Amino acid sequence: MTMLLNALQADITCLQVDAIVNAANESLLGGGGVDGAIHRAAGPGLLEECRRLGGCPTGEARITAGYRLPARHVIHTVGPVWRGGRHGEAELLAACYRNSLQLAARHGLHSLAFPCISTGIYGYPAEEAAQIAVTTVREALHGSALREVLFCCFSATDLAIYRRLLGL
Ligand code: AR6
Repeated sequence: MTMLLNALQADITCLQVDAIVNAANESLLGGGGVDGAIHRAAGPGLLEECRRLGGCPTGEARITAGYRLPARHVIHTVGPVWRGGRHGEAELLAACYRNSLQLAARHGLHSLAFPCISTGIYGYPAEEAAQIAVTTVREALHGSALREVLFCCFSATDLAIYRRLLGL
């Protein structure tokens, strides 16, 4: 089966995919950045379901419904806070992508959109984060039922990085 890896510049809350990924924090109770935007667009049902999950450790992922979003599901993952790069940040960021893909596959989802996890409030350098995202997704997709993975960039700068890494 052909797998499509693509990058686009968009507000992730507008994407009509099986699941969008949320760059959440360990409480899963909302915050700023893309997390705040997703909760605002999804409505209060999302926070209610998140409360029942009881949090999520860094590097892991949890799935909920999408409520008022055009996406059917939200996969919440918690990226690492950048602390200079010698505190396991790369491995934890890779785990976010791997665990999100695994969860999507387990739920029979076909299309998934990622934001640039950890590169906003959590301070992960954009180029290094994008390299990890692309490498990890490419590796994890072998034998996966997923058909389409989108890297949803908020800025033109991020989009340029992903387009280069993906050869687009
Ligand atoms: N659509 C797509 N991407 C977006 C959107 C959007 N609507 N809004 C922001 N981004 P950040 P983090 C991009 O800070 O670094 C929250 O408070 C943004 O430009 O959202 O993982 C959580 O609760 C950047 O490229 O997430 C945590 O406490 C990327 O999304 C903390 O922030 C990630 O930036 C997580 O920090």
